[in-house]
Amino acid sequence: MAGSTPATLITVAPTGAEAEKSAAPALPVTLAELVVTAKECEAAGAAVIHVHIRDDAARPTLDVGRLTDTVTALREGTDLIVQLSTGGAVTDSFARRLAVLDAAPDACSLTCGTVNFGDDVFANPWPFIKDLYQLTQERQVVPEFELFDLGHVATLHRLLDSCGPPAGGHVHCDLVMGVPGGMPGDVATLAAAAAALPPGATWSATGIGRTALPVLFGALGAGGHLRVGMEDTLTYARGRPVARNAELVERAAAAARLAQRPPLGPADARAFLGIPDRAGAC
Ligand code: KMH
Ligand code: ZN
Repeated sequence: MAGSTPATLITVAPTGAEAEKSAAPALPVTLAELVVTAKECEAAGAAVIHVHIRDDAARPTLDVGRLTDTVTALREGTDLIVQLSTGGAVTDSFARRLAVLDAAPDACSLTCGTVNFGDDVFANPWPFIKDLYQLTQERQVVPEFELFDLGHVATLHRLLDSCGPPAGGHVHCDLVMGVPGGMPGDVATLAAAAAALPPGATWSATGIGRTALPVLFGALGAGGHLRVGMEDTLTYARGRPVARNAELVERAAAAARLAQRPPLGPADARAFLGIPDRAGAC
């Protein structure tokens, strides 16, 4: 089943840890804003939500109580697969990033290597990657492998060889392209990264900033899936800020339909990713 669907998995990443609410007023930073966004994005065709949360001052936080409330609220309000970020912000400690799993999400991100991240460094040394992966296996939280560079693909192979298959048994990756310091967001790089993935793995791709559209169309053409959202893109078109996350999902869904690969609903997405139904999870 995994890997055989012609439909398109659409993930929305609505908030991220980097953009400032003052610079992007449409960014969902409160729980109420996040739930409204999630409902709109589900209606538009998203099946997964990649979640970063903010504190009362709209700063990124990994507070476990807030994360737990967020998981609960998103489950009450939507059928979306709730994928918490374990990347957090570049300033978050490894301990806080591991503790994200205490919020018991359906899924989590797991970045497979360190990368320059604009002027900063997003640190993911091998011992941390391994600790986080083993924790996902223990807690049965399905990881999505975030790959910012071709070296991260090699580390994914090393991880699977060293520690065995992930919770749920299926390997799904997200190629994060166009980060200043990571792999470029172009079709040649996308094809090279996709070709280097482990056999049977499926993948989504997202292009940061102005690489959003080349990566989206390249991924659809190459059989990949899509991640869109204000974490990655604040501009809808030249000179036109994103008005709502849902319009990015609507555009992705329209492109997927044009490609004869319509959006996958949350229930089919669970089967595709190896995530148990909520009734089966506690
Ligand atoms: N905010 C970045 C430093 C993830 O969510 O796992 C890391 C990030 C990746 O966004
Ligand atoms: Zn993220």
